[in-house]
Amino acid sequence: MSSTSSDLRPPRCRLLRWSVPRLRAFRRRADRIASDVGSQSNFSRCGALALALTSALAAGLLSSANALAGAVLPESGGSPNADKISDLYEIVLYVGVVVFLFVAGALIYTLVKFRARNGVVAAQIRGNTRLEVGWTAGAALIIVALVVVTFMALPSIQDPAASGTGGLAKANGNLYAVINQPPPPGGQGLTIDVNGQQYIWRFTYPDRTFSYETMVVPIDTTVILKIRAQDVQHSWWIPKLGGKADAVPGYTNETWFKISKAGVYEGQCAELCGRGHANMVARVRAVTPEQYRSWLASQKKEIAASRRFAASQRTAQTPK
Ligand SMILES: [Cu+2]
Repeated sequence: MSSTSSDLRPPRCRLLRWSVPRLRAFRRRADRIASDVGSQSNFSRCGALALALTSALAAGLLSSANALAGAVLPESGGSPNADKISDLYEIVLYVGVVVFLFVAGALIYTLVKFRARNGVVAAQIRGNTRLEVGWTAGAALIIVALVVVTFMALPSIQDPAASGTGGLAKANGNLYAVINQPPPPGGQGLTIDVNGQQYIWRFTYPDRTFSYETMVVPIDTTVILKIRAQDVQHSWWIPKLGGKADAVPGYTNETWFKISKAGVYEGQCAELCGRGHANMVARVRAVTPEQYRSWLASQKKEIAASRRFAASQRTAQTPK
């Protein structure tokens, strides 16, 4: 379309006078680059390929259920410590949103109200002690308030809750999840050893029974996890049952959870540990104490039968 004389007349607004020639120059440059890159069909093919690859990547990421550990807030609802983490996160998030809205609102208001106008000269102001002290002290107060709230919430995240009355009777293992922590009222919990190995989790129960990948626990019972690694560093993480706990060779980390509702809680190793890391899933199946006892007994029998079978195979293969 041809330009009219009114299009070519310099705009009256100073901002337009500055931006219009620059936008026109940018467009000319973009046209030149597009013609250098090649024909329109080539460009479309490249664009379609890039779009397809990006879509495939996004679909792959979104289809992994374990990767969606709460889009905005941490997952919760499985254990009291996970609930407390989520509560604390919500408090910090809401304070952050209010601060953001206040700062962004003030910025937009100022940009609009004091925008450049023809014939108006901006007042040259240097410093404002009351304002500067105000926003420094205000920001410091917000941080102090968040620190106080965080330290108040931390004990309920770190210290294991007591097992409930509907939990496993005579669960063994003391309720210690952090060093020098006094035992909580209400007795004991069930201690399970968690061992990270490339690329599977092994769980060892108090009577040396073990399982891989799926941990079976009784509901309403505080479960203390002693987390170790056999080879490289891994990270134990079941989002609905609390935060991550690193599994580091040579160290024992401890965490806990207490599940009130029977069900399956999914998780994933959260530390890149090698080629098979993505397959290193973890699962906690919470059942009633009676179901837990019968599962433990049948697991024990299966392990004994497997050991007998392995021993017979070794005997059969030993040269005579
Ligand atoms: Cu891993």
